Amino acid sequence: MKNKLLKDLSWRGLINDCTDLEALDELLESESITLYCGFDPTAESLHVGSLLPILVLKRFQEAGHKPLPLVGGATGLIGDPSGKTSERSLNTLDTVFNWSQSIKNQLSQFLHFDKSQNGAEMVNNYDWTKDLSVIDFLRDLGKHFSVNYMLAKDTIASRLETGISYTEFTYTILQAMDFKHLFEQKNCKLQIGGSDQWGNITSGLELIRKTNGADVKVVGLTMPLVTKADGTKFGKTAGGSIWLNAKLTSPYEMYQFFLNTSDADVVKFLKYFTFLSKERILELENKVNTEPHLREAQNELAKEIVTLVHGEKALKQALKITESLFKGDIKSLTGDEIEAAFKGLPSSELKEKIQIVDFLVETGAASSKRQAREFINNNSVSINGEKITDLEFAITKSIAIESKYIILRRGKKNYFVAKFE
Ligand code: 629
Repeated sequence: MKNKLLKDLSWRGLINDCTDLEALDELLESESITLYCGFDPTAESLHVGSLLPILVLKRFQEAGHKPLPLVGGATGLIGDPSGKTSERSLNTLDTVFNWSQSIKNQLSQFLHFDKSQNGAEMVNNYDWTKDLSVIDFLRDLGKHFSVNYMLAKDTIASRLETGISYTEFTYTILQAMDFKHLFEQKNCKLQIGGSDQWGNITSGLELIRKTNGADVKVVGLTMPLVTKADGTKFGKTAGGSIWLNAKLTSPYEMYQFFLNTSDADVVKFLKYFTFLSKERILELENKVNTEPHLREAQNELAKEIVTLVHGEKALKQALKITESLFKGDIKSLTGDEIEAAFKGLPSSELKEKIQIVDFLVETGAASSKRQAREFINNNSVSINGEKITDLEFAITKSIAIESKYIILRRGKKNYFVAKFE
């Protein structure tokens, strides 16, 4: 391998498979290429899983290549069977249009879209799919796909037992058409995606080979799907998915998520998700081995990703929340920071002043008044960071942060939130 970018991707463990690595190596050495990766609007936001291919697009762009992030406005209406064990349910046109818009906005944050030679360009396959007639589809595209070839694809073969609709069966042809379209219209020569996209990417190559000639050089490259050493699914917590949208997952939550990475995974994630140099990552790897208790690698991972996704200011706030909670210094937090810090927790409404013992029972922090008194007598209850020892203490609006928030802590880690309205 000669190409610097490919070497870096390979060192980072980002190459799962390539339809022709040698050809890609040659191509990247001889010209600055256009490449694409697609994202279907199947939710309001992208999640951390999509971050990997987004950052690979960014790596290509930083090496001088032109990325086309593709929003699957059309394919999102159909549903990719790849990696799915059962049929998807269809979303309404309205929903998919709205999600397309928000995913487009998210993708825009990560690349530069100026008019320069390698400025990114957003594309949406709805634009060239919506007016395709069924007759053209069947004559110009369908004719190039033998059903036998399609049935042999993993993502389709694996669904023959449980069932797959004609709609999802057809999906791979639509994605193939995209690659052909972008090849013809934008000279796009490379499609990247997670390893689950192998079947769809090779469908595109097949179509281009059959219709544009066997001598055209187009390549597919897949990245590994992100896995964790303990076998649990990456990107999920007890509170649900880790989203890239700050309204769904606060920067503080994302920071905590990556801070909690295990020693067994942290070096891999530094390679996948950061732009830190090889030297720095090796240094951090060494620290994981020699002084794991300091969790320097995890700290740096979390900082880098939150900055990439949400920016410096959001990182500062995430660090501030982390520190305030660690010190028990709740009062230094603003209302917004409290919302971010405790977003996952259910919160109760307060209308008027309430006695501490009743409050403990009401929030569920104690199961009875007797137990509530016990907790207070054991010194394990604090309100807004201050120990409560008085059984007669009353919670009033005047002690609430911003006249609204009451944060109850019981023991070391059990937080309860209540809001005055
Ligand atoms: C039209 C649609 C195209 C090319 C791609 C697509 C979307 C593709 C897909 N991708 C996943 C998605 O949208 O479903 N058929 O959620 C997802 N992708 C990122 C990575 C992935 C993949 O957005 O490729 O592997 C996750 O890491 O599952 O012309």
